[in-house]
Amino acid sequence: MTIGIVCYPTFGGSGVVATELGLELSKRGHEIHFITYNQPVRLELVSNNVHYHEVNVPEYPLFHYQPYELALSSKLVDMVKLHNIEILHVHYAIPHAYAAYMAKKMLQEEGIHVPIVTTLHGTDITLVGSHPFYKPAVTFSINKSDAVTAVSKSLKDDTMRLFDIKNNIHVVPNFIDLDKYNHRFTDCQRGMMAADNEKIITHISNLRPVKRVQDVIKVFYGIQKEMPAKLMFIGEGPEKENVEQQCNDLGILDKVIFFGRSNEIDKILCFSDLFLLPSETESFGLAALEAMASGVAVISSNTGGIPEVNINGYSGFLSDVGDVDSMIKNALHILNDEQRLKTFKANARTQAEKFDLHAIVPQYEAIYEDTLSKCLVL
Ligand code: GMT
Repeated sequence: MTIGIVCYPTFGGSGVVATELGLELSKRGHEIHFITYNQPVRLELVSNNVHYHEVNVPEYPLFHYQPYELALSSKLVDMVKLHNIEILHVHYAIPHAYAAYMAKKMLQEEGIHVPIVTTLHGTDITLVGSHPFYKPAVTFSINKSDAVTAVSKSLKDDTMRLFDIKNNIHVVPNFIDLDKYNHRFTDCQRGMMAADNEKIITHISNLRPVKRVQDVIKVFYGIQKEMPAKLMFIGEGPEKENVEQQCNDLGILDKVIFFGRSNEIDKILCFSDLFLLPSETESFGLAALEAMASGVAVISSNTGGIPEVNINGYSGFLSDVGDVDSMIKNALHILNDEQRLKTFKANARTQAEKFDLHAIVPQYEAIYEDTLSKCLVL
């Protein structure tokens, strides 16, 4: 199949999932065209069957807001015609599903029929999409997609509850390339980050308020009071300065290593003991899955789709959003006993194996095939 993938090219989970999906589909013999405003961060290799087409929005001072949707839909029309793209898979409803629908209608005028698969990732539904400003357009885009997927059952339920949805929504969870997390690095050098007796706690996110990064620091503060520990803090975002200030105020700045954005997450996770994800909402929690694939136990909130990933008392523990004391108690319970820590780490890896990309990517292929065959009948 020749598949067009539209996504946000940034470090966010939706862009990561879209990119990894495209790369795996290309390995499975499909021709992939990424269409977005920047080269996706995890798209390192463009090859004979992986292409990247940049969407440019010419700046006109006349426009107060530059019309990205318009530029994207025009680009989609051009790319579908030029490369004979058979199906468009758009990640994130706003504005991708909307722009894809416009492209589809324009192409229809020329007798070209391209079905649209929309994947809902979370904040397009739970935080932004349900806002009254966007709701009609998001509802319309979902209902007009030829197939819709959501990354967890929880997100599907939220979408059905918040919008007037007529379409069926398939649950296709986030996935992981387990081979990448099999740690054959010669440079998994724990010693460079922490002393042998120190436990290593890790957090990775885009440091948006929804991630409750202040809770990450509070939980780490509680842990390091009881045992030697270091915190690996990975990511950039709006809460970064507040977090640095918080660490300074608590007197733990020397125990926190700030990595900024990193493409070497697997190398950092390989020496981590515990991953913290206390988010306010989280449709799935790809970062937790990446940690678990590295054999890192997870202390998380119990919001959204996280319970579908992190199993309470098995791969880690779940607490109510904001219940920092419970998170500290659970973290210490795991870390205090070497044998228990080992068991939780092993369980985390076993649980991650359920989300192996070799099991999940074929689910998308099946949806594409089904969607294409239905469109041929019409
Ligand atoms: O979590 C973020 O801030 C990024 C966000 C995105 O839209 O890229 O991630 C969402 O999609 C990921 C991939 O499907 C999910 O694993 C994340 O849980 C989800 N984030 C939220 O729901 C907050």
